Amino acid sequence: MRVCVTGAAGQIGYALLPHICSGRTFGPSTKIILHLLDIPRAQQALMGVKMELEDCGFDLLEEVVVTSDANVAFTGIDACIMLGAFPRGPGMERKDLLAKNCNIFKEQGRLLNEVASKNVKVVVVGNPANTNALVAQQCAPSIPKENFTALTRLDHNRAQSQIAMRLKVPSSAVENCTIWGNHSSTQYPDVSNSVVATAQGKQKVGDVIQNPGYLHGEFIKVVQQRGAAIINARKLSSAMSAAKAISDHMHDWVVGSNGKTVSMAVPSDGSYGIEKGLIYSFPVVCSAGKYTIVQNLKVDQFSRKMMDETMNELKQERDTALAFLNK
Ligand code: NAX
Repeated sequence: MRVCVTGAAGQIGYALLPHICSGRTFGPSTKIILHLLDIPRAQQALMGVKMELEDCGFDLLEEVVVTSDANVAFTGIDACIMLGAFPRGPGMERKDLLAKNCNIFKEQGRLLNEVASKNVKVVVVGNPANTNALVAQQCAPSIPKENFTALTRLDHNRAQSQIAMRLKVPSSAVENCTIWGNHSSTQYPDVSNSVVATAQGKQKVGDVIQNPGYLHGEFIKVVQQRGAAIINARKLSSAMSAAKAISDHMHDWVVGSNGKTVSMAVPSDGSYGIEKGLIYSFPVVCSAGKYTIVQNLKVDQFSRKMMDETMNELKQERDTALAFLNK
């Protein structure tokens, strides 16, 4: 499998590559050819990363291509993990950030269209991730639209772990958390359909934590603001947990989620009244290389309002991005 990582010289890249090369991401027997892309001034650091990969001696790693040329990086790839993005600087407005990233993802989408495998699976991590994915998708008309996704699995894992920590159970005991919408502070972490494995069998999280004030308040805030809390503590943004989440996202998409519901930002098909085409995070199950949006979940009034709020933010981002694209 040819796997491209853009922005590979950055901190998430450094934490992610061991997952890919050890078989955790694409399966324990899938041989990997890595295409590592970063900007020209990061090439020396990227060479250092390549040297470390060689020193690891991973059984599955067949070759490492290091380049600053996206044309080379995208040629023949089966999966593309897009970490590289223009970072938000102090005082920079969101629309300026969107404009900068629009240019990057427009060009990279165009190149994916030209030289990547027609079945390439793309996950965009670089922010604003959902809208960057939409821009790349719009510029790659020969690749199926559903192959463009954005990462909300980190938010999903955070939500699951918050509930697990509160109930003093392992994270794996909590199932069916959902992140709805945008990977931003409007995201809606929702546990109204979640269950937890207890000694008495599976119980609804809402029955075990009988505190709607917490589930509709503090819980949501903590998940929405977890990234900022980590920056405050570490003086660096999440990398270890982001890498694990990217690996989970790609693993479940390519290998299967084993019946588990996970969150992925994917092109909306209109499910749950979400405007068609937006790259919106939904609950999905994956098997045989495809994801399916979980249907018929109960959406109460509170959820409806939260889901619409984050949809409206995505609509605004989309309109701003498309205006730049059409300039
Ligand atoms: P770093 O700044 O450490 O690395 C980013 C790398 O991308 C740098 O090496 C840079 O040279 C490269 N780059 C910039 N423009 C590029 C381009 N046009 N082509 C190729 N490479 C380019 O950031 P890192 O901590 O690794 O985070 C990467 C991205 O993930 C950021 O945009 C960040 O905001 C985003 N995140 C998204 C998350 C999500 O859940 N969707 C969570 C984690 C993370 O904060």
